[in-house]
Amino acid sequence: MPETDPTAPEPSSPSAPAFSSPPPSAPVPSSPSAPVPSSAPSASVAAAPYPFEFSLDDTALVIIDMQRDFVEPGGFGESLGNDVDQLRTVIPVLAEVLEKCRSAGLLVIHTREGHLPDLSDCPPSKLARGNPSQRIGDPSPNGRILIRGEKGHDIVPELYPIDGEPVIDKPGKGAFYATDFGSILAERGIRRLVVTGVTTEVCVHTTVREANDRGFECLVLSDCVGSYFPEFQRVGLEMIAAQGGIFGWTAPASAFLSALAGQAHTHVPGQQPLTALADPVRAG
Ligand code: C5J
Repeated sequence: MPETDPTAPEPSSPSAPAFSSPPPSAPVPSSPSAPVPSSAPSASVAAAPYPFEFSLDDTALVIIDMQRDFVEPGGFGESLGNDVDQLRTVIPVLAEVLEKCRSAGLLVIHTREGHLPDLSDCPPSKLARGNPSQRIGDPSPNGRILIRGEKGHDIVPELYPIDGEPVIDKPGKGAFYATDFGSILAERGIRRLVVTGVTTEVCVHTTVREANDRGFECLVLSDCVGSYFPEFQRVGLEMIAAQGGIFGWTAPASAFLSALAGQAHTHVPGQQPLTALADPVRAG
């Protein structure tokens, strides 16, 4: 018997193009230098395991993958056998947080999970994983599943980005892998992330863990993240704040909004939004 090459494309997907992952020795393009502490935080959120402190100028609201493909029928989430209604409960709460963060002048960053139309950025293992009823790239009522530019790949209308809000297109679960997320945070002097979106135990967790390893402080808003599985939601949140905040903090949106209320945004001259961000960033 010839030995199996684990890097070879699945025999069942002969038409899949060659996947080109970054070489292991290449510098990770999104790795910023560790965030530098700025002035003393001006706000404090009642959070677990202890208060989360932040300032408007060093903090960003991050909205992970609030895409039709995850929260509407006929998309990627449903193709894996999930009940998408479980995720839609976060939309109204998150819409209020988004609106208040915009009013306060907090930087808002959106992410979208998805792939190039030729799937060259999609590992064959991801295409095959889970034996889905429909695969990434297959047609669906909202266009090809999880493909950039398709309707299903885009963000739900209630949370749609506005001009100036970076949109990070990511091929993986984490927002740092193979994207400009890290460099955008570094350019903007961001060192704390208020993390929201879906799903709690997959892309939210992966991003929080990536951020934590890079020196960012993460607060996860417990009612603004969603899972297809109630037990994963509960345990996923517990894991973040356990052991003294091993990955970060958790708090309900109401606690964060209380702390945000009354904070006046003070832009430092010269640190206005980058001109490159006038239109949403399609980082890849
Ligand atoms: C998943 C995500 N669950 N955004 N993606 O595949 O969490």
